[in-house]
Amino acid sequence: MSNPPPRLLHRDEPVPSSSEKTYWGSDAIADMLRALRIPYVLLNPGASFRGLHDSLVNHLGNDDPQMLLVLHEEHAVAIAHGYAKVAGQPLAAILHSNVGLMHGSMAIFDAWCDRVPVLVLGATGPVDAARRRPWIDWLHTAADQAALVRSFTKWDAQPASVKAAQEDLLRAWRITRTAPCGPTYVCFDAALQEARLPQLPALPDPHRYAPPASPAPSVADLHRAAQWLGQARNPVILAGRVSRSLDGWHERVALAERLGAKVITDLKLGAAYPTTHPLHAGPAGMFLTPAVAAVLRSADVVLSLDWLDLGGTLKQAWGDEPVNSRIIQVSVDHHIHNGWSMDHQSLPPADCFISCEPEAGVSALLQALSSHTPPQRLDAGVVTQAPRAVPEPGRMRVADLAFVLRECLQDKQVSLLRLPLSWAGDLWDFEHPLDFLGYDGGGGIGSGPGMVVGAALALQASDRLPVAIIGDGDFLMGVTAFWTAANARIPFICLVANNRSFFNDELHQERVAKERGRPVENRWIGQRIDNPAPDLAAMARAQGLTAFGPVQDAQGLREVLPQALAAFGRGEPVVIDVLVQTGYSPAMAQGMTRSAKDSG
Ligand SMILES: Cc1ncc(C[n+]2csc(CCOP(=O)(O)OP(=O)(O)O)c2C)c(N)n1
Ligand SMILES: [Mg+2]
Repeated sequence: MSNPPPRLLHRDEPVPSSSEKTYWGSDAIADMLRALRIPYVLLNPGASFRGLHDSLVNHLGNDDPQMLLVLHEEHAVAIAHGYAKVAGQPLAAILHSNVGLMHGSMAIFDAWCDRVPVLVLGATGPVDAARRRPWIDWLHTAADQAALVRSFTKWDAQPASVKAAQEDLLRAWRITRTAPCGPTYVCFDAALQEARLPQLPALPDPHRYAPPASPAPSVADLHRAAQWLGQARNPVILAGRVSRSLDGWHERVALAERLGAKVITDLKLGAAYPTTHPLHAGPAGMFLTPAVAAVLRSADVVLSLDWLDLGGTLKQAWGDEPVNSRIIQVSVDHHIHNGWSMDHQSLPPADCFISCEPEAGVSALLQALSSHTPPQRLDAGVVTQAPRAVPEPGRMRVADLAFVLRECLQDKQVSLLRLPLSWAGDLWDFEHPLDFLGYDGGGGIGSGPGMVVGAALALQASDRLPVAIIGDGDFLMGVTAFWTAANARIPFICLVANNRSFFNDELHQERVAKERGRPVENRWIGQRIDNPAPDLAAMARAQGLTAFGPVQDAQGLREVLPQALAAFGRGEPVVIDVLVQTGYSPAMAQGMTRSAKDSG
C-alpha cells in the first residue's frame, strides 16, 4: 500500500474522549477504515450514520481518516473522484440515506464512467422496523437502497453484523481498486452502528485482501499482435485510459518509437503521450479533428490501449465504410459492462483482443518486439501543434487565456486538473502523465469544482501547481464544493472560462434551428447566464476563497496571475473569473451537435 499523503494544513481536533471501556458497532467499522489506510472521509452529516460519525470523531480522534466536510453529497464523491484521478487510490465518501445517496448519484455515475475507485459508504435507518423512530427513520430506510446506484457501481452490500461489515469493507476496497476500477457501495444499518459491543473484534490484515495484479496477455494473442505490429507499414496507437505512472508513460513512448507508430490521444482522458513527441498525431480533442481522423484512416494496424469509444472513433475515421485495418484491443473494460449503462459505447471490432491492462500490454509488447528494428519514419507526416497567436488587445478568447497562462506559468510544473469544453487540444503541451487529468467520465456538469478540490488535495504531496479551467456553468452548479477547499486549506488556482452561457447547448439549438429553417439568432434564449450576470468572484469569496475578476482581457489576466500565485503560495485556493468570448473548436462543435442521421 502506498503511504498516506502528508497531513492537511487544517484538521478539526476533537477533545479527547475519556479512556474508553465501551465500544460500539461503528467503532469496529471506523477501525476497519483506518486499517485500510483511507486518509480522508468526505461527508455531509446525517442521522443515519451518526454512530459512524461519532466513531470517526471520538473513537479515532478525527485522524486517519480525517473528515472533510462538504456542503453537498455530489461534492463528496466528486472530491474523491478528483483525488483518485491523481492518486489512483480511493477515498471514502459517506452519504446519508436515502437523500444523500440520491444527491451523490450523479457523481457516482461520473466516477463509474471514468473508471476510478471510490469507496462510497452509506447508511439506512434500522432495518428492524420495530427499532425505527417514528417518521424520520422510516424516511431513512429503503428496502434496497443500493438499487439507486447499482447500475453504476461495481458491487454493493448491506452487512447484518459487525464482522460482515468489516468483510464487506475489505471486499469493497478490493473490488473498487481492481481494474476496471469503479465505485463500490456499502450501506450500514443504523442499529448495527449503534449496537454496543462486548469488545472490539480483531481486525483482518488488509494486505491479505489486496487486488490482483493485471492479468498477463495470452502468449498466442501477444505473439499475433507483435507480428502484426512488427510488419505494419502504418501502425497507429490509440493511447486511451492509461494510468498516471511515469514508467507506463516512458514505455508507451518506447513502443511507439520501436514501431514508428503514430499516437492519437483524447482530451476526455488524462495525458497519455507527450504531445510534443514527433509521433504524436496532432492535437487531441474530445472528437477527432479531420487531420487526426485521416491519420487513423491511414493505419493498417491499430493498437487501442483501452481507448474510450473505440467503435465510435473508428466510425469517425471510416464512416459507414468497412474498417479495413487490423484492430488490436488491449483492455479489461468488458469486465465492467452491464445492461443498464451504455457507457461501454458502441461495440468495436477487435481482430486480436488482449484482455489485460494497457500498461501490462505495452510492457509485454515491448518485450515481444525487443529485436524489432525501428523504421525510419519518426518524423514522417507529423501534424504538429498549431501556431499560437498572440492575444490582441481588447479580446479574450479561450485561446488567449491559454496563451497568457502559458506565458506566466512557463517556469512551473503545471498540472491541468480540468479543462472546459471550449478548450482545443493545441493550446497546451503535455509532457508528463500529471500534466492533464482529463474530464469527468459521465459528462455531469457541476462536477468540476469538486474534482478540482480532490485532485488538488492529492497533489499537495507533489511539487506541482494545480491549475484548473472550468466553464461558468460547471462553476455555478458546483461552486459550494470550493468551501471544503477553504475549510481544509487545499490550495489551487481555478480559472473560470466565463462565456456567461451554457454555451454547449447554444450550439445544439443552433443546429436544430438550422435543420428546421428557424432563426438561429434565438439560440441564446434559455441558455445565457446573464441579466443579471452572477458575480462569480463574489460567489467564490463567499465560500472563503481568494478570488479575482471579472478579468476582461489578456492584460488584466497578466496583472492578476502574480497575485493568484502569491495567494496559492500562502496555501489559499484561488478563483479567477475570466470573461471569454463564446466559441468551440470546429471539431468539438461538430462532434457535439451531430445528429443520428449523420454518418461517420
Ligand atoms: C448535470 C448536467 N446538466 C446539464 C447538462 C447539459 N450540458 C452539457 S454542456 C452544458 C453547458 C456547460 O456550460 P459551461 O460549463 O459554462 O461550458 P460552456 O459550454 O459554456 O463552454 C450543459 C448544460 C449536463 N451535461 N449535465
Ligand atoms: Mg459557459
